[in-house]
Amino acid sequence: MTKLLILGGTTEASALATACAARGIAATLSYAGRTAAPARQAVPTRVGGFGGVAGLAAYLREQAITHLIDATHPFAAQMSAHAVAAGERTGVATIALTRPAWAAQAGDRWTRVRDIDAAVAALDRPAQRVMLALGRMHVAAFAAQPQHHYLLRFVDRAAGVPPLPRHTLVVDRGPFDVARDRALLIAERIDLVVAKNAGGSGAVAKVEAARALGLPVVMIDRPPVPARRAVDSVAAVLDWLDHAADRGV
Ligand code: 3Y8
Ligand code: NAP
Repeated sequence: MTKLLILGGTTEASALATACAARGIAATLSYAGRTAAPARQAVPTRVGGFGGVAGLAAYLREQAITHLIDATHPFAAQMSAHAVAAGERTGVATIALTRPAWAAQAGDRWTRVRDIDAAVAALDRPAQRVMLALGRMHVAAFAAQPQHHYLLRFVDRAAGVPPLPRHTLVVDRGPFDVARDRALLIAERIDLVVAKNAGGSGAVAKVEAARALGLPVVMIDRPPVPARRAVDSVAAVLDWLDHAADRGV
Protein backbone atom coordinates (compact mmCIF):
# COMPACT_ATOMS: atom_id res chain seq x y z
CA MET A 1 0.00 0.00 0.00
CA THR A 2 1.44 3.36 -1.09
CA LYS A 3 2.18 5.69 1.83
CA LEU A 4 3.98 8.98 1.08
CA LEU A 5 5.99 11.36 3.20
CA ILE A 6 6.04 14.80 1.52
CA LEU A 7 8.70 17.21 2.86
CA GLY A 8 6.76 20.44 2.42
CA GLY A 9 6.91 24.20 2.83
CA THR A 10 6.37 25.14 -0.82
CA THR A 11 3.53 25.81 -3.23
CA GLU A 12 4.41 22.64 -5.13
CA ALA A 13 4.31 20.51 -1.96
CA SER A 14 0.83 21.80 -1.18
CA ALA A 15 -0.33 21.11 -4.75
CA LEU A 16 1.01 17.55 -4.55
CA ALA A 17 -0.76 17.02 -1.21
CA THR A 18 -4.03 18.17 -2.77
CA ALA A 19 -3.52 15.83 -5.75
CA CYS A 20 -2.83 12.90 -3.40
CA ALA A 21 -5.97 13.60 -1.37
CA ALA A 22 -8.02 13.73 -4.58
CA ARG A 23 -6.62 10.32 -5.61
CA GLY A 24 -6.93 8.68 -2.22
CA ILE A 25 -3.16 8.27 -1.96
CA ALA A 26 -2.09 8.14 1.71
CA ALA A 27 0.31 11.01 2.39
CA THR A 28 1.65 13.04 5.29
CA LEU A 29 3.06 16.54 4.68
CA SER A 30 5.94 17.55 6.92
CA TYR A 31 6.84 21.09 8.08
CA ALA A 32 10.02 22.13 9.92
CA GLY A 33 7.94 24.38 12.18
CA ARG A 34 9.46 27.66 10.96
CA THR A 35 6.15 29.52 10.99
CA ALA A 36 3.50 30.02 13.63
CA ALA A 37 0.55 28.88 11.56
CA PRO A 38 1.42 26.84 8.48
CA ALA A 39 -1.17 26.70 5.71
CA ARG A 40 -3.84 24.05 6.10
CA GLN A 41 -3.28 20.99 3.94
CA ALA A 42 -5.55 18.42 2.25
CA VAL A 43 -3.57 15.65 3.98
CA PRO A 44 -2.41 15.08 7.57
CA THR A 45 0.66 17.10 8.58
CA ARG A 46 3.52 16.73 11.05
CA VAL A 47 5.67 19.60 12.33
CA GLY A 48 9.32 19.65 13.50
CA GLY A 49 12.71 18.23 12.62
CA PHE A 50 13.26 14.47 12.44
CA GLY A 51 16.62 14.54 14.25
CA GLY A 52 19.02 14.36 11.34
CA VAL A 53 19.39 11.57 8.79
CA ALA A 54 19.05 8.87 11.47
CA GLY A 55 15.82 10.42 12.74
CA LEU A 56 14.37 10.66 9.23
CA ALA A 57 15.40 7.06 8.44
CA ALA A 58 13.76 5.87 11.66
CA TYR A 59 10.58 7.79 10.79
CA LEU A 60 10.47 6.20 7.32
CA ARG A 61 10.78 2.72 8.83
CA GLU A 62 8.43 3.24 11.79
CA GLN A 63 5.73 4.81 9.62
CA ALA A 64 6.17 2.22 6.83
CA ILE A 65 6.63 5.02 4.30
CA THR A 66 6.85 3.60 0.76
CA HIS A 67 7.88 6.80 -1.08
CA LEU A 68 9.69 9.94 0.09
CA ILE A 69 8.96 13.16 -1.85
CA ASP A 70 11.34 16.05 -1.09
CA ALA A 71 9.24 19.07 -2.10
CA THR A 72 11.15 21.53 0.08
CA HIS A 73 12.36 24.95 -1.07
CA PRO A 74 15.55 25.01 -3.20
CA PHE A 75 17.35 26.76 -0.33
CA ALA A 76 16.44 24.00 2.15
CA ALA A 77 19.67 22.26 1.14
CA GLN A 78 20.28 20.42 4.41
CA MET A 79 16.82 18.84 4.39
CA SER A 80 17.31 17.80 0.77
CA ALA A 81 20.69 16.24 1.54
CA HIS A 82 19.15 14.35 4.46
CA ALA A 83 16.32 13.09 2.24
CA VAL A 84 18.79 11.61 -0.27
CA ALA A 85 20.84 10.01 2.53
CA ALA A 86 17.82 8.57 4.35
CA GLY A 87 16.39 7.20 1.10
CA GLU A 88 19.68 5.43 0.38
CA ARG A 89 19.97 4.15 3.96
CA THR A 90 16.44 2.70 4.07
CA GLY A 91 15.88 1.79 0.42
CA VAL A 92 12.70 3.91 0.38
CA ALA A 93 12.06 5.20 -3.16
CA THR A 94 12.87 8.92 -3.12
CA ILE A 95 12.26 11.80 -5.53
CA ALA A 96 12.63 15.60 -5.36
CA LEU A 97 9.86 17.90 -6.57
CA THR A 98 11.58 21.16 -7.33
CA ARG A 99 11.09 24.09 -9.70
CA PRO A 100 13.38 25.54 -12.35
CA ALA A 101 15.48 28.53 -11.32
CA TRP A 102 14.38 31.90 -12.66
CA ALA A 103 16.43 33.10 -15.65
CA ALA A 104 17.14 36.79 -16.29
CA GLN A 105 14.96 38.24 -19.04
CA ALA A 106 15.21 41.36 -21.21
CA GLY A 107 14.95 44.38 -18.94
CA ASP A 108 16.31 42.58 -15.88
CA ARG A 109 19.24 44.25 -14.09
CA TRP A 110 20.48 41.25 -12.08
CA THR A 111 23.75 40.89 -10.23
CA ARG A 112 23.99 37.15 -9.51
CA VAL A 113 25.83 36.17 -6.31
CA ARG A 114 26.75 32.77 -4.93
CA ASP A 115 25.22 32.93 -1.44
CA ILE A 116 23.99 35.16 1.40
CA ASP A 117 27.52 36.30 2.36
CA ALA A 118 28.20 37.36 -1.24
CA ALA A 119 24.90 39.29 -1.21
CA VAL A 120 26.04 41.10 1.96
CA ALA A 121 29.35 41.95 0.27
CA ALA A 122 27.47 43.25 -2.79
CA LEU A 123 25.78 45.81 -0.51
CA ASP A 124 29.12 47.43 0.40
CA ARG A 125 28.06 50.72 -1.18
CA PRO A 126 26.64 54.10 -0.01
CA ALA A 127 23.27 54.04 1.74
CA GLN A 128 20.28 52.98 -0.34
CA ARG A 129 16.75 51.74 0.29
CA VAL A 130 16.96 47.95 -0.08
CA MET A 131 14.14 45.39 -0.15
CA LEU A 132 15.51 42.34 1.66
CA ALA A 133 12.90 39.75 0.65
CA LEU A 134 14.72 36.79 2.18
CA GLY A 135 12.49 36.11 5.16
CA ARG A 136 13.69 36.14 8.74
CA MET A 137 16.44 33.49 8.92
CA HIS A 138 19.26 35.44 7.25
CA VAL A 139 18.52 39.06 8.25
CA ALA A 140 21.28 39.22 10.89
CA ALA A 141 23.99 38.78 8.21
CA PHE A 142 23.06 42.18 6.74
CA ALA A 143 23.96 43.99 9.99
CA ALA A 144 27.40 44.14 8.36
CA GLN A 145 25.93 46.79 6.02
CA PRO A 146 23.98 48.98 8.49
CA GLN A 147 24.09 52.07 6.26
CA HIS A 148 21.07 51.01 4.21
CA HIS A 149 17.39 51.39 5.00
CA TYR A 150 15.99 47.85 4.71
CA LEU A 151 12.45 46.85 3.80
CA LEU A 152 11.99 43.45 5.47
CA ARG A 153 9.15 41.00 4.79
CA PHE A 154 8.56 38.20 7.32
CA VAL A 155 5.86 35.54 7.46
CA ASP A 156 5.41 36.12 11.20
CA ARG A 157 6.00 39.19 13.38
CA ALA A 158 9.63 39.11 14.58
CA ALA A 159 10.24 37.83 18.13
CA GLY A 160 12.91 40.49 18.76
CA VAL A 161 13.84 43.71 16.91
CA PRO A 162 15.76 42.85 13.71
CA PRO A 163 19.46 43.90 14.20
CA LEU A 164 19.31 46.54 11.46
CA PRO A 165 19.31 50.19 12.68
CA ARG A 166 17.10 51.43 9.85
CA HIS A 167 14.35 49.10 8.69
CA THR A 168 10.68 48.82 7.90
CA LEU A 169 9.02 45.47 8.60
CA VAL A 170 6.12 44.11 6.56
CA VAL A 171 4.45 40.95 7.89
CA ASP A 172 2.92 39.04 4.99
CA ARG A 173 2.92 35.55 3.55
CA GLY A 174 3.03 34.68 -0.14
CA PRO A 175 2.24 33.81 -2.80
CA PHE A 176 2.69 37.48 -3.71
CA ASP A 177 1.12 39.58 -6.44
CA VAL A 178 3.11 41.65 -8.97
CA ALA A 179 0.83 44.70 -8.76
CA ARG A 180 1.00 44.74 -4.97
CA ASP A 181 4.77 44.24 -4.93
CA ARG A 182 5.18 47.01 -7.52
CA ALA A 183 3.10 49.35 -5.35
CA LEU A 184 5.19 48.35 -2.30
CA LEU A 185 8.48 49.07 -4.11
CA ILE A 186 7.17 52.49 -5.18
CA ALA A 187 5.67 53.38 -1.79
CA GLU A 188 8.91 52.42 0.01
CA ARG A 189 11.08 54.18 -2.64
CA ILE A 190 13.16 51.01 -3.07
CA ASP A 191 16.46 51.36 -4.99
CA LEU A 192 17.51 47.69 -4.94
CA VAL A 193 15.92 44.27 -4.34
CA VAL A 194 17.79 41.29 -2.81
CA ALA A 195 16.16 37.93 -3.63
CA LYS A 196 16.85 34.21 -3.49
CA ASN A 197 16.51 32.39 -6.77
CA ALA A 198 13.59 30.41 -5.37
CA GLY A 199 12.00 29.68 -8.72
CA GLY A 200 8.30 28.97 -8.90
CA SER A 201 5.46 31.45 -8.85
CA GLY A 202 5.03 32.27 -5.15
CA ALA A 203 8.07 34.51 -4.71
CA VAL A 204 8.53 35.87 -8.23
CA ALA A 205 6.30 38.96 -7.84
CA LYS A 206 9.07 41.21 -6.49
CA VAL A 207 11.42 40.17 -9.32
CA GLU A 208 8.80 40.98 -11.95
CA ALA A 209 7.93 44.23 -10.19
CA ALA A 210 11.63 45.21 -10.12
CA ARG A 211 11.86 44.51 -13.89
CA ALA A 212 8.79 46.68 -14.54
CA LEU A 213 10.34 49.53 -12.51
CA GLY A 214 13.85 49.09 -13.95
CA LEU A 215 15.26 48.37 -10.47
CA PRO A 216 18.49 46.36 -9.97
CA VAL A 217 18.26 42.98 -8.25
CA VAL A 218 20.94 41.09 -6.30
CA MET A 219 19.91 37.50 -7.11
CA ILE A 220 21.26 34.78 -4.83
CA ASP A 221 21.95 31.49 -6.60
CA ARG A 222 20.73 28.25 -5.05
CA PRO A 223 23.00 26.19 -2.81
CA PRO A 224 24.26 22.90 -4.28
CA VAL A 225 22.26 19.73 -3.63
CA PRO A 226 23.49 16.13 -4.04
CA ALA A 227 22.84 14.19 -7.25
CA ARG A 228 19.29 12.86 -7.03
CA ARG A 229 16.16 11.89 -8.93
CA ALA A 230 14.20 15.14 -9.44
CA VAL A 231 11.16 16.34 -11.40
CA ASP A 232 9.56 19.77 -11.68
CA SER A 233 5.84 19.04 -11.76
CA VAL A 234 3.18 17.33 -9.65
CA ALA A 235 2.14 15.34 -12.74
CA ALA A 236 5.67 13.92 -13.05
CA VAL A 237 5.62 12.81 -9.40
CA LEU A 238 2.25 11.09 -9.88
CA ASP A 239 3.57 9.41 -13.03
CA TRP A 240 6.65 8.22 -11.11
CA LEU A 241 4.37 6.83 -8.38
CA ASP A 242 2.27 4.97 -10.97
CA HIS A 243 5.35 3.46 -12.60
CA ALA A 244 6.94 2.70 -9.24
CA ALA A 245 3.75 0.84 -8.34
CA ASP A 246 3.98 -1.07 -11.64
CA ARG A 247 7.53 -2.04 -10.69
CA GLY A 248 6.22 -3.17 -7.32
CA VAL A 249 8.23 -0.58 -5.33
C1 3Y8 B 1 7.34 27.14 6.98
C2 3Y8 B 1 4.62 27.32 5.33
C3 3Y8 B 1 2.27 26.97 0.34
C4 3Y8 B 1 3.73 27.36 0.41
C5 3Y8 B 1 3.93 28.85 0.16
C6 3Y8 B 1 7.05 29.04 -2.38
C7 3Y8 B 1 6.03 30.15 -2.10
C8 3Y8 B 1 4.73 31.49 -0.51
C9 3Y8 B 1 7.38 33.04 -1.22
C10 3Y8 B 1 9.26 37.39 -0.48
C11 3Y8 B 1 9.78 35.97 -0.46
C12 3Y8 B 1 10.89 33.32 1.50
C13 3Y8 B 1 10.14 32.62 2.66
C14 3Y8 B 1 8.75 32.58 0.81
C15 3Y8 B 1 7.75 32.16 -0.05
C16 3Y8 B 1 5.81 30.43 -0.61
C17 3Y8 B 1 5.43 29.18 0.20
C18 3Y8 B 1 7.10 30.85 0.13
C19 3Y8 B 1 9.73 33.67 0.54
C20 3Y8 B 1 5.92 29.32 4.14
C21 3Y8 B 1 5.81 28.22 5.19
C22 3Y8 B 1 7.01 28.10 5.85
C23 3Y8 B 1 7.90 29.04 5.30
C24 3Y8 B 1 9.29 29.22 5.77
C25 3Y8 B 1 9.88 30.50 5.29
C26 3Y8 B 1 11.33 30.77 5.70
C27 3Y8 B 1 11.70 31.89 4.69
C28 3Y8 B 1 10.92 31.52 3.43
C29 3Y8 B 1 9.55 33.62 3.65
C30 3Y8 B 1 3.41 28.07 5.90
C31 3Y8 B 1 4.96 30.46 4.36
C32 3Y8 B 1 11.67 34.54 1.95
C33 3Y8 B 1 11.86 32.35 0.78
O1 3Y8 B 1 10.06 33.47 9.45
C34 3Y8 B 1 10.74 32.49 9.09
O2 3Y8 B 1 11.53 31.87 9.84
C35 3Y8 B 1 10.58 32.06 7.66
C36 3Y8 B 1 11.47 31.20 7.15
C37 3Y8 B 1 12.22 29.55 5.61
C38 3Y8 B 1 13.17 31.95 4.33
C39 3Y8 B 1 14.06 32.52 5.38
O3 3Y8 B 1 15.26 32.28 5.21
O4 3Y8 B 1 13.56 33.20 6.29
N1 3Y8 B 1 9.97 30.49 3.86
N2 3Y8 B 1 7.31 29.78 4.32
C40 3Y8 B 1 7.84 25.84 6.37
C41 3Y8 B 1 8.22 24.82 7.43
O5 3Y8 B 1 8.10 25.10 8.62
O6 3Y8 B 1 8.64 23.71 6.99
O7 3Y8 B 1 3.60 28.81 6.91
O8 3Y8 B 1 2.33 27.85 5.35
C42 3Y8 B 1 5.74 28.69 2.77
C43 3Y8 B 1 5.97 29.51 1.57
N3 3Y8 B 1 6.77 30.56 1.53
O9 3Y8 B 1 1.95 25.95 0.98
O10 3Y8 B 1 1.50 27.63 -0.36
O11 3Y8 B 1 6.60 27.93 -2.72
O12 3Y8 B 1 8.28 29.30 -2.26
N4 3Y8 B 1 9.04 31.97 1.98
C44 3Y8 B 1 12.24 32.78 -0.64
O13 3Y8 B 1 11.71 32.18 -1.58
O14 3Y8 B 1 13.04 33.72 -0.78
C45 3Y8 B 1 9.17 35.10 0.64
O15 3Y8 B 1 8.96 37.95 0.61
O16 3Y8 B 1 9.16 37.95 -1.60
P1 NAP C 1 17.14 23.36 6.00
O1 NAP C 1 18.09 24.40 6.49
O2 NAP C 1 17.46 22.61 4.76
O3 NAP C 1 16.90 22.24 7.16
C1 NAP C 1 17.37 22.43 8.48
C2 NAP C 1 16.68 21.38 9.35
O4 NAP C 1 15.30 21.76 9.49
C3 NAP C 1 16.63 19.99 8.73
O5 NAP C 1 17.84 19.29 8.91
C4 NAP C 1 15.45 19.37 9.47
O6 NAP C 1 15.78 19.08 10.83
C5 NAP C 1 14.50 20.55 9.53
N1 NAP C 1 13.58 20.59 8.38
C6 NAP C 1 13.69 21.32 7.24
N2 NAP C 1 12.61 21.16 6.46
C7 NAP C 1 11.81 20.27 7.11
C8 NAP C 1 10.54 19.69 6.81
N3 NAP C 1 9.87 20.01 5.69
N4 NAP C 1 10.01 18.79 7.71
C9 NAP C 1 10.68 18.50 8.85
N5 NAP C 1 11.87 19.03 9.21
C10 NAP C 1 12.41 19.91 8.33
O7 NAP C 1 15.66 23.95 5.88
P2 NAP C 1 15.18 25.51 5.88
O8 NAP C 1 15.86 26.24 4.79
O9 NAP C 1 15.28 25.98 7.30
O10 NAP C 1 13.65 25.34 5.47
C11 NAP C 1 12.75 24.90 6.45
C12 NAP C 1 11.38 24.76 5.81
O11 NAP C 1 10.97 26.01 5.26
C13 NAP C 1 11.33 23.73 4.70
O12 NAP C 1 10.09 23.04 4.79
C14 NAP C 1 11.34 24.55 3.44
O13 NAP C 1 10.63 23.93 2.38
C15 NAP C 1 10.60 25.80 3.90
N6 NAP C 1 11.01 26.96 3.13
C16 NAP C 1 12.32 27.35 3.19
C17 NAP C 1 12.70 28.46 2.43
C18 NAP C 1 14.11 28.97 2.46
O14 NAP C 1 14.33 30.04 1.88
N7 NAP C 1 15.03 28.26 3.10
C19 NAP C 1 11.75 29.13 1.63
C20 NAP C 1 10.42 28.67 1.62
C21 NAP C 1 10.06 27.58 2.38
P3 NAP C 1 16.29 17.62 11.32
O15 NAP C 1 17.73 17.55 10.88
O16 NAP C 1 16.12 17.64 12.81
O17 NAP C 1 15.44 16.59 10.63
